[in-house]
Amino acid sequence: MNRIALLAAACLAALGAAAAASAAPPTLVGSVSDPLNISLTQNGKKVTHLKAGTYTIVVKDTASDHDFHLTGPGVDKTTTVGGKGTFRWKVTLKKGTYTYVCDPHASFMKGSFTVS
Ligand SMILES: [Cu+2]
Repeated sequence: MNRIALLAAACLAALGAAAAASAAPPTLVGSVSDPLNISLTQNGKKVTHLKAGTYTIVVKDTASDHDFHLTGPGVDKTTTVGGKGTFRWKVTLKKGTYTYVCDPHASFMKGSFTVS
């Protein structure tokens, strides 16, 4: 392949990746577990800032004494304290600050991120 063909192939690959990304909303992983862990990650990294838009949040609640409760502009979703399971939430995040907590231990099991 000559140089131009290689460039064209690279561009097509990039377009394909962009199309795949726009087809499915980005996925975040929320997790709450014993003893006192709560987190929200994207690709394994703690979420601190996101762009506004639609996201899929996969929440893994493996504890029967904690919940995962996400609140912020237009969003108020929670698992139950006594329940366990993996849940998929489709959420639209808007500009502002979002907070996730475990309600019974909200003073220390908590995190937040901003959206712009
Ligand atoms: Cu808790």
